Amino acid sequence: MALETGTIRKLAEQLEDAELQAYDVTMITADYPDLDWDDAYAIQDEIRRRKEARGSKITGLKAGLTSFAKMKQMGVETPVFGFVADYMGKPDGGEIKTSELIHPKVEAEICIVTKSDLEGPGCTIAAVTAATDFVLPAVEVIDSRYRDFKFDLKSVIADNTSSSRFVVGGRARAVAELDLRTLGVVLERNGEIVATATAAAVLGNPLAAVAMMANHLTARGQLIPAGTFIMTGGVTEAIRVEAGDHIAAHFHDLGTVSMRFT
Ligand code: OOG
Ligand code: MG
Repeated sequence: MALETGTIRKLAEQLEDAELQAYDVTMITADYPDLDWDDAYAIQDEIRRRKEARGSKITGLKAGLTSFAKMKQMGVETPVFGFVADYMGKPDGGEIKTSELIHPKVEAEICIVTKSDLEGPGCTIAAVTAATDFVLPAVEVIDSRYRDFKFDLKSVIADNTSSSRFVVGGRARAVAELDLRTLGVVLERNGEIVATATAAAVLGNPLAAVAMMANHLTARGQLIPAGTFIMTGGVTEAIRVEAGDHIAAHFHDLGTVSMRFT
């Protein structure tokens, strides 16, 4: 760790205030160029601690920047990991207030819920398949707290990987009933197709993102407990949304997830 505990706390407070009050801030690596990977995850952990202390429940884990489309869009080359909290989850078909957000974008994601613990090192797609209770579709609303949605990897990790809102919908299916590589996804904004992909866009198989997450958490002395909801990362590039937009993501075999931005 390159930063002192007091600095970690201060940066977590600044980033979380920006999230909760919906304003943008400068990228933290601009002011702290020596910030290392442990510092970045320590800031995210401190944001998580602040939310839990306020009574929020952590309702899931997420992998981000797991598809080539997303890596290319954001100019980075490695996946990142974060969490989502209770108040970020919104009902399928419901409304999301843009007044609570800075510059939201949407992305379609394959999610799983685990039925047994997962840990590394050496966690594989096979282990994740065995530990998957069911698969279900979601739309994640990401909202970087950084000006113009521009960041480097350490800054986005500290900012809890742009977590903001998410909508789970469609229908749950057993992993053995699906082909998680050829499964097609169509994303529509106001009835117009804005992105398409197959689930293989995420690391060849979205379950590979979960294996990476298990290995990553084990290296940090944690594991993925049974019963964890996990988002595996956007299959297409993220699409900017504004008040008035209606979003629908259609997933082959998993149904549709939709929402309106007000
Ligand atoms: C970082 C979060 C990425 C995903 O699914 O790729 C993410 C960002 O692009 O702001 O959630
Ligand atoms: Mg995402």
